[in-house]
Amino acid sequence: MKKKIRIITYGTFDLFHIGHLNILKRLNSLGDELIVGVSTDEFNERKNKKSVIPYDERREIVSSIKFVDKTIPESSWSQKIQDIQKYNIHIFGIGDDWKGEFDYLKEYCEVVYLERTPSISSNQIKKKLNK
Ligand code: C2G
Repeated sequence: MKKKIRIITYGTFDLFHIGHLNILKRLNSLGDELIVGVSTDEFNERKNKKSVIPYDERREIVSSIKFVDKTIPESSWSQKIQDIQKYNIHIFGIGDDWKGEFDYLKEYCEVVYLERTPSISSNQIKKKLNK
């Protein structure tokens, strides 16, 4: 029986766009099951991020993506280790804008940083809308 490779990632996923889809699709292709921690509105404030779309809607959108098997709330910087243990995660992945930031997780699982999709971001979308 082939071992199920479980992957986890985290993010705000505000104004869901192709950059978000690309990374979820690529993370999903690394294994069998993808869990996504969606940042709560309160945690966003701690990340100095103000999202346009409220948490419950951002989470529902991410949950509806076919590459995503499960979503959980991301409410703190320190929950990753316990999530990795709780969900028996093999790979932690995130965009390379975070390169190096989560190397401490290498003690618990594989850590991969994937290339971001160039020239798209929630902030850019906001700027375009404000023109
Ligand atoms: N992303 C991407 N390409 C873009 C924009 C985003 O690949 N053009 C990726 C990011 O690298 C991240 C994911 O999409 O892996 C979600 O991006 P954000 O919502 O901006 O996530 P962030 O605020 O960086 O939160 O604990 C980790 C943090 O919660 C990550």
